[in-house]
Amino acid sequence: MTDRRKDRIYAENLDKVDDFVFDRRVAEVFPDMIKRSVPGYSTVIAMTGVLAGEYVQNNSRIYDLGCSLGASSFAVLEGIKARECELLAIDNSEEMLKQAQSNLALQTTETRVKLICEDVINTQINNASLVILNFTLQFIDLEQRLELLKKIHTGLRPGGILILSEKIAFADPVAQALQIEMHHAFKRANGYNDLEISQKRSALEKVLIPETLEQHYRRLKQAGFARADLWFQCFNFVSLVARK
Ligand code: GEK
Repeated sequence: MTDRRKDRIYAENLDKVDDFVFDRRVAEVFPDMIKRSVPGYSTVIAMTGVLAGEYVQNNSRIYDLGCSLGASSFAVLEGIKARECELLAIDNSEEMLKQAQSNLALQTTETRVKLICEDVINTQINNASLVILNFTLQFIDLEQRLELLKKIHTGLRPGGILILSEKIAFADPVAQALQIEMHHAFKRANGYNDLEISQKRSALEKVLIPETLEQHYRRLKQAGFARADLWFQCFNFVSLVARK
Protein backbone atom coordinates (compact mmCIF):
# COMPACT_ATOMS: atom_id res chain seq x y z
CA MET A 1 0.00 0.00 0.00
CA THR A 2 1.36 3.47 -0.87
CA ASP A 3 1.46 6.09 1.86
CA ARG A 4 -1.01 8.83 0.84
CA ARG A 5 0.88 11.37 2.90
CA LYS A 6 4.19 10.81 1.11
CA ASP A 7 4.95 13.31 -1.69
CA ARG A 8 5.18 11.36 -4.95
CA ILE A 9 3.56 14.06 -7.12
CA TYR A 10 6.52 14.34 -9.53
CA ALA A 11 7.75 10.72 -9.25
CA GLU A 12 6.30 9.58 -12.61
CA ASN A 13 7.55 10.95 -15.92
CA LEU A 14 4.98 13.59 -17.00
CA ASP A 15 4.36 14.43 -20.69
CA LYS A 16 3.81 18.04 -19.71
CA VAL A 17 4.67 19.64 -16.38
CA ASP A 18 1.93 22.13 -15.40
CA ASP A 19 2.56 25.16 -13.22
CA PHE A 20 2.54 24.29 -9.52
CA VAL A 21 -0.76 24.88 -7.66
CA PHE A 22 -1.73 24.34 -4.03
CA ASP A 23 -4.52 21.86 -4.79
CA ARG A 24 -5.91 18.83 -2.94
CA ARG A 25 -3.03 16.55 -3.96
CA VAL A 26 -0.52 19.03 -2.56
CA ALA A 27 -2.57 19.64 0.60
CA GLU A 28 -2.60 15.88 1.31
CA VAL A 29 1.19 15.53 1.21
CA PHE A 30 2.24 19.05 2.20
CA PRO A 31 3.96 18.35 5.56
CA ASP A 32 6.13 15.67 3.92
CA MET A 33 6.78 17.83 0.84
CA ILE A 34 7.91 20.96 2.69
CA LYS A 35 10.04 19.10 5.24
CA ARG A 36 11.93 17.22 2.48
CA SER A 37 12.21 20.31 0.21
CA VAL A 38 13.02 23.28 2.45
CA PRO A 39 16.25 22.96 4.39
CA GLY A 40 15.77 24.15 7.96
CA TYR A 41 11.96 24.29 7.72
CA SER A 42 11.45 22.76 11.19
CA THR A 43 13.91 25.24 12.71
CA VAL A 44 12.15 28.21 11.08
CA ILE A 45 8.79 26.99 12.38
CA ALA A 46 10.09 26.32 15.90
CA MET A 47 11.82 29.74 16.08
CA THR A 48 8.63 31.43 14.85
CA GLY A 49 7.13 30.17 18.12
CA VAL A 50 10.10 31.45 20.12
CA LEU A 51 9.92 34.89 18.46
CA ALA A 52 6.16 34.99 19.09
CA GLY A 53 6.85 34.35 22.77
CA GLU A 54 9.21 37.32 22.81
CA TYR A 55 7.33 39.89 20.70
CA VAL A 56 3.57 39.20 20.74
CA GLN A 57 1.82 41.87 22.78
CA ASN A 58 -1.36 41.46 24.80
CA ASN A 59 -4.56 42.53 23.03
CA SER A 60 -2.88 42.55 19.64
CA ARG A 61 -3.23 40.57 16.43
CA ILE A 62 -0.97 38.02 14.80
CA TYR A 63 -1.19 37.42 11.05
CA ASP A 64 0.10 34.18 9.50
CA LEU A 65 0.04 35.05 5.79
CA GLY A 66 0.11 32.00 3.50
CA CYS A 67 -0.52 29.75 6.51
CA SER A 68 -0.82 26.49 4.49
CA LEU A 69 -1.75 23.78 7.04
CA GLY A 70 -1.06 26.09 9.99
CA ALA A 71 2.41 24.94 11.12
CA SER A 72 3.59 28.48 11.98
CA SER A 73 0.28 29.28 13.71
CA PHE A 74 0.56 26.17 15.88
CA ALA A 75 4.12 27.14 16.85
CA VAL A 76 2.90 30.65 17.73
CA LEU A 77 0.17 29.24 19.99
CA GLU A 78 2.84 27.22 21.83
CA GLY A 79 4.99 30.34 22.17
CA ILE A 80 2.39 32.83 23.42
CA LYS A 81 0.77 30.57 26.04
CA ALA A 82 -2.39 32.25 27.39
CA ARG A 83 -1.70 35.74 26.04
CA GLU A 84 -4.84 37.61 24.96
CA CYS A 85 -4.69 38.03 21.20
CA GLU A 86 -6.26 37.11 17.91
CA LEU A 87 -4.43 34.93 15.39
CA LEU A 88 -5.53 35.34 11.78
CA ALA A 89 -4.29 32.50 9.59
CA ILE A 90 -4.77 33.36 5.93
CA ASP A 91 -4.34 31.40 2.72
CA ASN A 92 -5.95 31.63 -0.72
CA SER A 93 -6.02 27.86 -1.27
CA GLU A 94 -9.30 26.34 -0.09
CA GLU A 95 -7.77 22.88 -0.08
CA MET A 96 -4.87 23.94 2.16
CA LEU A 97 -7.26 25.70 4.56
CA LYS A 98 -9.61 22.71 4.72
CA GLN A 99 -6.67 20.62 5.90
CA ALA A 100 -5.59 23.39 8.31
CA GLN A 101 -9.13 23.48 9.74
CA SER A 102 -9.15 19.76 10.44
CA ASN A 103 -5.64 19.94 12.01
CA LEU A 104 -6.84 22.78 14.20
CA ALA A 105 -9.95 20.88 15.27
CA LEU A 106 -7.80 17.82 16.11
CA GLN A 107 -4.99 19.58 17.92
CA THR A 108 -6.59 22.27 20.03
CA THR A 109 -9.71 23.85 21.43
CA GLU A 110 -8.35 27.30 20.57
CA THR A 111 -10.82 30.11 20.04
CA ARG A 112 -8.14 32.71 19.33
CA VAL A 113 -7.52 31.42 15.78
CA LYS A 114 -9.50 32.49 12.71
CA LEU A 115 -8.83 30.78 9.38
CA ILE A 116 -9.55 33.02 6.42
CA CYS A 117 -9.55 32.11 2.73
CA GLU A 118 -8.38 35.16 0.82
CA ASP A 119 -5.53 36.61 -1.20
CA VAL A 120 -3.08 38.23 1.24
CA ILE A 121 -3.04 41.21 -1.11
CA ASN A 122 -6.59 41.93 0.12
CA THR A 123 -5.94 41.29 3.83
CA GLN A 124 -6.39 44.31 6.06
CA ILE A 125 -3.69 44.47 8.68
CA ASN A 126 -4.10 46.39 11.89
CA ASN A 127 -3.12 46.28 15.55
CA ALA A 128 -0.50 43.62 14.72
CA SER A 129 2.43 42.78 16.96
CA LEU A 130 3.57 39.88 14.75
CA VAL A 131 3.17 39.26 11.02
CA ILE A 132 4.50 36.03 9.53
CA LEU A 133 5.41 35.51 5.89
CA ASN A 134 6.98 32.06 6.06
CA PHE A 135 7.83 31.10 2.46
CA THR A 136 4.85 33.05 1.04
CA LEU A 137 6.21 36.33 -0.41
CA GLN A 138 8.07 34.25 -3.03
CA PHE A 139 4.67 33.31 -4.55
CA ILE A 140 3.36 36.91 -4.74
CA ASP A 141 3.64 38.86 -8.03
CA LEU A 142 6.86 40.87 -8.03
CA GLU A 143 4.96 44.13 -8.62
CA GLN A 144 2.75 43.53 -5.58
CA ARG A 145 5.48 42.73 -3.06
CA LEU A 146 6.31 46.31 -2.04
CA GLU A 147 2.65 47.23 -1.59
CA LEU A 148 2.15 44.18 0.65
CA LEU A 149 5.17 45.01 2.82
CA LYS A 150 4.09 48.66 3.14
CA LYS A 151 0.67 47.50 4.32
CA ILE A 152 2.26 45.18 6.86
CA HIS A 153 4.54 47.94 8.13
CA THR A 154 1.58 50.32 8.55
CA GLY A 155 -0.48 47.67 10.35
CA LEU A 156 2.24 46.83 12.90
CA ARG A 157 2.18 48.37 16.35
CA PRO A 158 5.35 49.98 17.70
CA GLY A 159 7.65 47.15 18.77
CA GLY A 160 5.98 44.79 16.30
CA ILE A 161 7.93 42.48 13.99
CA LEU A 162 7.64 40.79 10.62
CA ILE A 163 9.17 37.33 10.19
CA LEU A 164 10.08 36.93 6.52
CA SER A 165 11.31 33.53 5.37
CA GLU A 166 12.18 32.95 1.71
CA LYS A 167 14.00 30.92 -0.85
CA ILE A 168 16.61 33.32 -2.23
CA ALA A 169 18.65 33.81 -5.39
CA PHE A 170 22.29 34.94 -5.67
CA ALA A 171 23.54 37.68 -8.00
CA ASP A 172 26.86 35.87 -8.47
CA PRO A 173 26.19 33.03 -10.96
CA VAL A 174 28.78 30.78 -9.30
CA ALA A 175 27.19 31.23 -5.88
CA GLN A 176 23.77 30.62 -7.45
CA ALA A 177 24.91 27.37 -9.10
CA LEU A 178 26.64 26.12 -5.94
CA GLN A 179 23.68 26.89 -3.67
CA ILE A 180 21.30 25.09 -6.05
CA GLU A 181 23.69 22.14 -6.20
CA MET A 182 23.68 21.94 -2.38
CA HIS A 183 19.89 22.34 -2.20
CA HIS A 184 19.46 19.49 -4.68
CA ALA A 185 21.86 17.36 -2.61
CA PHE A 186 19.57 18.04 0.37
CA LYS A 187 16.54 16.90 -1.65
CA ARG A 188 18.31 13.75 -2.85
CA ALA A 189 19.38 12.98 0.72
CA ASN A 190 15.67 13.19 1.60
CA GLY A 191 14.70 10.60 -0.98
CA TYR A 192 13.74 12.71 -4.03
CA ASN A 193 15.25 11.42 -7.28
CA ASP A 194 16.59 13.51 -10.17
CA LEU A 195 13.33 13.21 -12.16
CA GLU A 196 11.27 14.47 -9.22
CA ILE A 197 13.71 17.32 -8.60
CA SER A 198 13.74 18.44 -12.22
CA GLN A 199 9.95 18.16 -12.81
CA LYS A 200 9.21 20.06 -9.57
CA ARG A 201 11.71 22.72 -10.60
CA SER A 202 9.90 23.20 -13.94
CA ALA A 203 6.51 23.35 -12.17
CA LEU A 204 7.75 26.10 -9.85
CA GLU A 205 9.71 28.08 -12.44
CA LYS A 206 7.01 30.69 -13.16
CA VAL A 207 5.26 30.42 -9.79
CA LEU A 208 7.99 30.80 -7.17
CA ILE A 209 10.21 33.79 -7.95
CA PRO A 210 13.16 34.07 -5.54
CA GLU A 211 15.04 37.34 -5.10
CA THR A 212 18.44 38.17 -3.64
CA LEU A 213 18.93 39.05 0.01
CA GLU A 214 19.92 42.56 -1.11
CA GLN A 215 16.60 42.98 -2.96
CA HIS A 216 14.75 41.93 0.21
CA TYR A 217 16.71 44.34 2.43
CA ARG A 218 16.14 47.18 -0.02
CA ARG A 219 12.40 46.57 -0.29
CA LEU A 220 11.95 46.22 3.48
CA LYS A 221 13.68 49.57 3.93
CA GLN A 222 11.53 51.12 1.20
CA ALA A 223 8.43 49.75 2.94
CA GLY A 224 9.43 51.66 6.09
CA PHE A 225 11.04 48.98 8.30
CA ALA A 226 13.68 50.44 10.64
CA ARG A 227 15.91 47.38 10.26
CA ALA A 228 15.96 43.79 9.08
CA ASP A 229 18.25 41.12 10.53
CA LEU A 230 19.10 37.76 9.07
CA TRP A 231 18.71 35.15 11.80
CA PHE A 232 18.74 31.97 9.70
CA GLN A 233 20.27 30.65 6.50
CA CYS A 234 20.60 27.12 5.16
CA PHE A 235 21.80 27.02 1.54
CA ASN A 236 19.37 29.18 -0.49
CA PHE A 237 16.74 29.51 2.25
CA VAL A 238 16.74 32.36 4.75
CA SER A 239 14.69 33.97 7.46
CA LEU A 240 14.75 37.63 8.54
CA VAL A 241 13.20 39.60 11.35
CA ALA A 242 12.15 43.10 10.24
CA ARG A 243 11.28 45.68 12.89
CA LYS A 244 8.91 48.62 12.77
C1 GEK B 1 4.29 27.15 6.59
N1 GEK B 1 3.72 29.37 5.80
O1 GEK B 1 3.99 25.93 6.71
N2 GEK B 1 -2.63 34.80 -0.83
C2 GEK B 1 -2.77 33.88 0.16
N3 GEK B 1 -2.03 32.75 0.22
C3 GEK B 1 -1.14 32.53 -0.76
C4 GEK B 1 -0.95 33.44 -1.83
C5 GEK B 1 -1.74 34.61 -1.83
N4 GEK B 1 -1.61 35.52 -2.81
N5 GEK B 1 0.00 32.94 -2.66
C6 GEK B 1 0.40 31.77 -2.12
N6 GEK B 1 -0.31 31.51 -0.99
C7 GEK B 1 3.61 27.93 5.52
C8 GEK B 1 4.19 27.54 4.20
S1 GEK B 1 3.68 27.59 1.49
C9 GEK B 1 5.34 27.56 1.04
C10 GEK B 1 3.77 28.41 3.07
C11 GEK B 1 5.71 26.50 0.08
C12 GEK B 1 -0.16 30.36 -0.09
C13 GEK B 1 -0.25 29.00 -0.77
O2 GEK B 1 -1.58 28.59 -0.97
C14 GEK B 1 0.54 28.12 0.20
O3 GEK B 1 -0.31 27.51 1.15
C15 GEK B 1 1.49 29.09 0.90
O4 GEK B 1 1.13 30.40 0.48
C16 GEK B 1 2.95 28.88 0.56
O5 GEK B 1 5.16 27.70 7.25
O6 GEK B 1 4.90 25.66 -0.30
O7 GEK B 1 6.96 26.53 -0.37
